[in-house]
Parts: sequence; structure tokens; C-alpha cells
Amino acid sequence: ESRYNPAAIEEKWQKTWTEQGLDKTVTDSSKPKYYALSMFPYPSGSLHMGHVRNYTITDVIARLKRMQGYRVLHPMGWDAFGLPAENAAIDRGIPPAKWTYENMAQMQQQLKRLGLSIDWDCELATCSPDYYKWTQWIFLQFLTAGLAYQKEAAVNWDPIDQTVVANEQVDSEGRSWRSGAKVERKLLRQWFLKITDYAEELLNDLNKLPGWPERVKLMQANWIGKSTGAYLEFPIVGMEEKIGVYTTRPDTVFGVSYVVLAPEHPLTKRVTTQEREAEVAAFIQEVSNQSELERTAEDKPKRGIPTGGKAINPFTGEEIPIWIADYVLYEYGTGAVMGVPAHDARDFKFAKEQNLPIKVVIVPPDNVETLDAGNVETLDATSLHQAYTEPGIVINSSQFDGMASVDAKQAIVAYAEQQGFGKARVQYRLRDWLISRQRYWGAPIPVIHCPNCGIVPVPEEDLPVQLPENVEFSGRGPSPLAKIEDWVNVPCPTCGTPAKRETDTMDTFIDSSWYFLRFTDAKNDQQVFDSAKTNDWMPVDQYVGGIEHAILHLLYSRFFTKVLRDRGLLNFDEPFQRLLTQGMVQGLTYLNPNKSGKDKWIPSYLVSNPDDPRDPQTGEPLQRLYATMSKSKGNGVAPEEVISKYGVDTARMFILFKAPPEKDLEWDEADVEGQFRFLNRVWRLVTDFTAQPREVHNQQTQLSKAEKDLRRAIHIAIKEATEDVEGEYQFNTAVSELMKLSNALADASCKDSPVYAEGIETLIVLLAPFAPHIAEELWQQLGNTESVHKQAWLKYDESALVADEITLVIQVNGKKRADLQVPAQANKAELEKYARESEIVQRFIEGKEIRKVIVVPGKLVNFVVG
Ligand code: ANZ
Ligand code: ZN
Repeated sequence: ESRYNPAAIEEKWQKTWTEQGLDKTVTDSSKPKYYALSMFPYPSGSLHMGHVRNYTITDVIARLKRMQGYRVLHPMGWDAFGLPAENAAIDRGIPPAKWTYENMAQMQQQLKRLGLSIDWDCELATCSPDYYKWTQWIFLQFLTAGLAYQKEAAVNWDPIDQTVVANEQVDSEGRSWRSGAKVERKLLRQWFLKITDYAEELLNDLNKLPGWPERVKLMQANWIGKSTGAYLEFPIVGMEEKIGVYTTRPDTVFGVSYVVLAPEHPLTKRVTTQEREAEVAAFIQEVSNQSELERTAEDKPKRGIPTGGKAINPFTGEEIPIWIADYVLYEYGTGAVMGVPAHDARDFKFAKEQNLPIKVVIVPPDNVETLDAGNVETLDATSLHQAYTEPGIVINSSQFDGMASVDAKQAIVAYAEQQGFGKARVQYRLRDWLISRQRYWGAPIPVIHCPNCGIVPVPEEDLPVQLPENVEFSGRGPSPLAKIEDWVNVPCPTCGTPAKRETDTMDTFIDSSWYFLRFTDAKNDQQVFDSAKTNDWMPVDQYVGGIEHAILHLLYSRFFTKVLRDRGLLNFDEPFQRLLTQGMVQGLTYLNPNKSGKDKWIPSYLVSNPDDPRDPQTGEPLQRLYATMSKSKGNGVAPEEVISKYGVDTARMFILFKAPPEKDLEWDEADVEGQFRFLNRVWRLVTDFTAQPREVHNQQTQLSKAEKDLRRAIHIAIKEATEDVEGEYQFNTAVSELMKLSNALADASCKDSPVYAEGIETLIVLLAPFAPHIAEELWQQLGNTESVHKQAWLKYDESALVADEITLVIQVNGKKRADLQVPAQANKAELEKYARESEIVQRFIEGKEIRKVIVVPGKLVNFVVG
């Protein structure tokens, strides 16, 4: 009898499975398809526990679906472009490609050690030319469709290194990572994708995703930020042009006391009077170096100045001042707002600070009586301590007085439309997607700038536009690509005139917006993918990944899917049918409450006595808590350590058992041990069973009570485990069912029965998706030659579930005297009868008077005697 040795069997089976091609995608079209996908990793160099959890969850689903008769696509790839590779090049002189490919190789080894049923034939890396060729091709599709365009936008500019820096390279004080210079904002012509064209559909189609967490859908909806309101035009005194504003509260238009332009607004300079020019110019300059976050922060004072210009409220004919202020953003709405201090919190603050008039035009509904009494002043500007932003009743608004504000909205818009100075308008917070990066390690944007022809797309046959090698990475000056003369300078593909390549590369979110499509036809070198194949496999049936991608990655992927559908390449609307956002893996963390900043986290390897944790430097007692594993907290557990100690099956079992997949998981060594012991018990059960000589039983004979009970336990386990893993993926309770079954087998008194053999086989088959290696080993020890992973998932036998006998407890004066087997269907009267007739009871009540009989159906009968 051998001992459970995970290292040996795991390596053995991984090798065998690879040789047998067990994880290859089955293309048998008679089977229904199932596409199980984990969010692909960035090749940082090593796997962490979060990866292990993510891929284990997807793997269990993939294995389960295969056993349930689906053909499953379960691929893996690399989100391989991005800044860290370039930083490695700047800091350590390692070429980005070398760094990236080495990391990928290392991480692939680690992934393979996890025993995931991944079809590595579909592997892709977004940084490889045969992938980014098609990323570029897709960009050209957007360009042809009018969905890609250039416009000026701000970048972070490092004035010392004379270079653009990414947001990630700017610290919280606005300083550049290398030079430490205060980063400035500089306008550059950059590429955008017109995601706003799809705003409405991206919002509405969230309704087509019942398999997504509500929370994620809400985050997407908020990001899209649909608002309904009005566009109103305010004439400018002494000028032809008008100021268009976007407002969600047209019902407050009689309360406007000023108009505000964003400093960048093209009318700003023109409305400014001569005597205000210098001040206005200085203010614009100041604001231009602030980030959007700084400008809109709630707690910051709103800053602004008058331009000297005047506008006219078209509803009242009143002249009002035109201001500019930092809280008005140029990119939203029209870049201009009407200021209504009495009913908007920001306007209120601003008006108070700047001494602008405040006019109340909406009052709470319960003020109506006072209104009727002719006392309109109850809620006046001086008694107002904050803006009244709720709906209410309209006052001080001429013909609209007395209307409910909701109705006034419509009436006022209708009036504006009729008068020709406004209309209803829908507005989205979503902006077009800025995809230009002034970096090297990304897909070059495949266009050429020609002095005669303008923007010329690189002809399809010239794709990919490859990244040049032997590039100098200094982190200074223009982007690396812009410095390579013989790469930049090319003849125009149309007219042959000397022209220049675009030197911007694409945001890496572009690469990950279509990789799930490429997986369905990953090796195609003729097309981006064969639509027939892609339409067959897509949509992804189950997508699994982190909540950090709830907004951008998922939104961009949905956008790409819709655009490619409209280009005739796809026949579905949404890429991800179901989404599971797995919880974080948390580690035991030590914190010194007397220290601040990063120093307060004490790495666990510095804590010598976990029962009385102390700061190794000061001896102060430490607090213990659970927090997401991270390098900075020193609370991580390395996957390799756990795997080499217990094996990957135990690590998987622990991860699945400890918490439902969408909840945070607290790493706990004792519970890991617990799962290791469980697998050891399973091992022993099976090896004891196979060691025993088996007799041939006649299947026809009646099952004994013990056999019936065991059979019921078996089929309950099948039923419960199946229901747990379907639908909500409650793997934790499914694992508990396996533990119950193993206990029932251990306790069974019919170990030589065919029912016991059925139980052993059931346990192994149910275990297979969770702990694939031990299940395979034990399955083969039973004498099977075909893989356990090729077995059909089990179906339960309804008739086995019903208990035909139950155990009744017999008490006399509350004291237990006996157990009695009785038919499960017996009613109260029958139960009492069985109890009375039993020999034991006869003995105990002999010669005594029965005063009372208490019957608890299904449980007990108690005789009160005296
Ligand atoms: C007048 C008004 C009165 C407003 C009132 C609100 C309350 P959402 O819901 O986010 O779409 N706004 C419009 N464009 C802006 C810009 N470019 N920068 C800063 N603020 C802007 O918000 C729309 C409201 O935000 C608009 O409605 C406008 O202020 C402001 F009692 O107009 B409101
Ligand atoms: Zn040309």
C-alpha cells in the first residue's frame, strides 16, 4: 500500500495528459460548445496567488463542462505590451522583447505546474507581430468606418527630460518618476476611437447580460453616465455668436445669475473685454497645468474670474456676466454652464465666494401653502445656507410659476424649442477613447503622414508595421520610435512623396479588447479570424477575472465586439455571456499602529512569534488582520511553496473550499492542511478498497439497510455537488459534499458490496474537476484505462434519494432508551404504535401508568410514566 505522494503523481499525470493531448480543444460539432476564459495575465515574471485562484476557478468550470458533454475552449495567452518592459529597458538596459519573452516562458512553466486543462495550441502574445498585425488591421477597420480620428489632447510633459510621461509615471504630487520634475500639461495631436457613438447601445445592452454581477453593470452604467436635459443658447451682448450650455435642470433657468465658460472654451478670448485680458490670460495659464481631478475635487475652492463680457438670459431678457472657472470642464457637454447658485451646490459655493446674486426659483413642495398666502420670500437667498437641489414647486419664473419642477422641465424645453433658443438633449459622461501612447512597447498605429495626401493608412499587405529593434531607451527626449530616422521616413504609399510614419503606439487596452476573438482561431495567418469559427465559439460562456477590470477592459471589449459586428465580421452583440469577478486572496498581515506610511506594515517573515507578534525593531505589539496579498505589505504566500509542500491538488481544494469564488479568501495554513488530510483520507479509502479481494455479488438480491443508506448518501452527493457547481458555482459547498460522501464511505459497514464500489467510483469522478491529479491516479488504480477526465459527469438516481426507513429515538421520561428503525412514511399514530409494541418499551413501562405520549414525527417518541 502506497502513500499519497502528490509531487510524483502530479508530474506523472501532467506529462501523460500532454502526451495524450487530453487538453486539446475538441472540435466535434455534434457537441454543444462551451468557451471558458480567464482574463489573460500580464507577463510580470511570476504568478501570484490571485492568478492561481483565477485560473483554478476557470479550470474547474472547463473540466466540469467537458465531463458534462460539451466541447470546451479553454485557452491562455499574454497581455504582453506595456510600460514595465520599457521601464526595464530604461533602468537595466534589457530590450523590452527579451524581458517580456523571458517572463512569459517562466510564467508558462508555473502555469503548467498548476495542472490546468489549457489548450496551449491557442496560446497568443499581444506583442508578437502575428498578433499585432491584426490589432493594426482592426485599427484600420475603425479608421475606414470613421471611428478613429486625431485631435489635440493634453499629455503629461516632463520639462527636464523633455519627454511625455504616462500617468503611471507621475506620482501623487505630480512629479515625474525619473527626473522628479513637476509635470506640465502639453497639447499634442493624438488618436481617439469614437466609443461615444456606441454609448447608448453599450448602456442598453447591459440588459442583455443577466449573467453579470449587478455591481459591474452599475459601474459600467455610471461610467457611461447618461443624463437627459437641455441645450440652451444664451446670446452674447455685442456679438453674433451665442453661448450654448448643457443643463440637466432647465426648470431653474429663471434663476440663472451668470454664465461660465471653461477656460479652454474658444469663445473665452473673444468675450473678454480689453481691460480684463491680462488677468484672464494669466488665469487660463494657471488652470492649464491642473489635472481634471484637481479641477473637479469636491473639497477644493472653485476658482474663477469675470471676463467682463455679458450674456442675455433668453427667458428673461436679463443681462448676466460671463465668467470663466476651473470647475467647468471643456470636454463635457458644451464646455459652458449656466450658473444657478440657489439650486446647484457648486454654483452656490462659487456664488458665495464671488459675491454673485442668488435667486430662488424652486421651493420645497411643503412651502406651497406659504406661497399661496403670498409670502414668496420664505425661502430667499439670504436664508439659504446651501443649494436646494431637490425637485419642488417653481416660483419667480413667470408663466411657469406654480408648476411642479418635473413638469416645468418639459414645459421650459418645449418653450425654448418653440422660441428657437434651445432643445432637449441627451448627454453622456463617456468620452472618446484616447488611444495614442508616446511609447515604444505597443502596437504602432499603422498610418503614414504625407504632406500631399494627409493621413494615409498603411496598405494591408504591408502589415504588420513592425517595431524596429536596436532602439535606444533613455527615458529622455522624444519617444523611442520618433528617434529612429530610417523607420520614421518612408515614401507615401499613395503618391510616393517622402512622408513620415505615425510614431504613437496604441494603448494596451486595445490589445486586450479582441484577444478573446483571436483565441477561436489563433493561428490564422490569412485573416484576423475566420468569422465562421469565431461565431461558432463566441460569445465566451464564462469569463473569470478581477473586479479591477469591471469598467475599462470590459467596456472596450464590448465596444470592439459591436464595431466588428457592424463591419460584418461577427454575428453577436455581446462578447461575455457570464462574468465572474473573483474575490481577492488575503494574507495574514501585521501592522504597527504607531508607525505611518509604508513602514507600518511588518512583513510576516520578520515576525518570529505569530502568537505574540512584535515589531522586530521596536518590540511594540503588532495588530493582526487580513489584507489583500501584496509585496508592499509582505503578507504574500508564494504559490510554489504551497505546491511543493502539499501539491497543487491540495492548493486547488483549499482555494475552492475556503470561500465562494466571488468572495475574498483568507489564506490559512491550517485549512490548507485540512484539505491535504482530506485528500489523504480519500487516498486511503481507495487504496484500502483496491487492496481488498472483491467478491462477485449477485446484483439482483435485495439491498441491505446499510447498502440502501450508502446508496442514498452517494446520490445525495451527486445531486448536491451538481447543483452547487451549476448556476452559482458554489464550489465550497460542493467540496463539503465530497467530504460527506467520503465520511459515509469510511463509516459504511458494507465495504464488500457493489454499492461501496459505486461509492468509491462516484467519489473519484466527482473529485476529478477539483483535484484532477489524485482523481486520475486513483481512477487508474481501480483498473480503468481511460482518463477520469473523459468520464461523463454523474446523474443521480431520484429513487435512491428517498429514505425508506428512519431511526426513531424512544424515550421514557425524557431519557433515551432505544433506537428503532421504522418506515419513513409512518404518521404520528403509527409511530406511537411502533414504539409501544417494541420490546424495550414493553419492558420499561411494564406495570406503570402511561400519563402522556409525546411524538415528534421523524425524530422521537417520549413516554411519560408514573
Ligand atoms: C444648470 C443647473 C442648475 C445645473 C441646477 C444643475 C443644477 P450631469 O448630470 O453630470 O450631466 N455642467 C454641464 N456641463 C458642464 C461642464 N462642462 N463642466 C462642469 N459642469 C457642467 O450634470 C449636468 C450639469 O452639470 C448641468 O446642469 C450643469 O449644471 C453642469 F440647479 O445646469 B446644470
Ligand atoms: Zn501622398
